[in-house]
Amino acid sequence: MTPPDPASDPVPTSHPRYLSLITREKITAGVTRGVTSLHGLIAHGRGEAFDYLLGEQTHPFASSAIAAAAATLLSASRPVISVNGNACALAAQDLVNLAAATGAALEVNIFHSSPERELAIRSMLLDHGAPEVLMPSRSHALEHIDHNRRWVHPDGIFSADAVFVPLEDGDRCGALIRNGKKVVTVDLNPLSRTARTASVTIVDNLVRCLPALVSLTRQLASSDRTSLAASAASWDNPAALAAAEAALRSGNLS
Ligand code: PTJ
Repeated sequence: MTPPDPASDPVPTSHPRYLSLITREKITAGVTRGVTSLHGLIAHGRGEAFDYLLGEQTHPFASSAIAAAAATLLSASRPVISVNGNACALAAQDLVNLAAATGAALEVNIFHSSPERELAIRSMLLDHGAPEVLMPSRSHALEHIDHNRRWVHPDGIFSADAVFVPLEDGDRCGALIRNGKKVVTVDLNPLSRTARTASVTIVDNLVRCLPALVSLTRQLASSDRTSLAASAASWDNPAALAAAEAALRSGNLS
């Protein structure tokens, strides 16, 4: 049976799970466009399960992490936003807006190696107004990782002091930290290696927290860099993860 075309058969806004369903439409459209891998659908499903248990809402531990993320990115000298196939499909416009608000470079970096998909991600970011999108370069590699993700752009992740990497793989998150970078991630699973290794983990859905992060970075854009750096340095990531895990285990979905 041919699946319905989302354009001619849209999800009704009255549906009680409208936001979740529309987000699924975005991720499947990402696969159709050649931006998202098939594995990305599985990763999305895992995220949905955690989001369901968190009541599909932004909790206080996530709002605090959003503030720490804004302080980290704005106080960095060379912030970079690392974009994979899921993040691009779900939030291309917000990623471009975040780059503009923080002065960060956008760089394509994917787990499942595919030069075609790297170009499709770049093209989608350019279509959403990115002035420039850096691509992985075979001339520069991160240390401490043997994987496609080690290839990075010399003016981007290679020389960054802070990297925003939503939906990251645990090995590379660890490698970025061991290369001396601060890592800000978004991961609905507070138990994942990425969540536990990053400097700042926002345990929230990317599609919910990114507009809030963009808005906050715009508000704080002219704040004193020293106070922002102090605020970022005082962030207690393990405490936020413990609060997220407690919320998951509470079983209270309201
Ligand atoms: O485009 P590529 O090749 O770089 O691949 C991207 C994926 C995401 C497929 C790849 O990085 C991967 O396999 O990731 P993992 O190891 O499955 O981790 C993804 C994490 O993101 C999991 O902990 C999910 O729970 C979480 N996640 C999934 N969707 C969301 C999410 N977190 C926040 N918001 C989401 N929408």
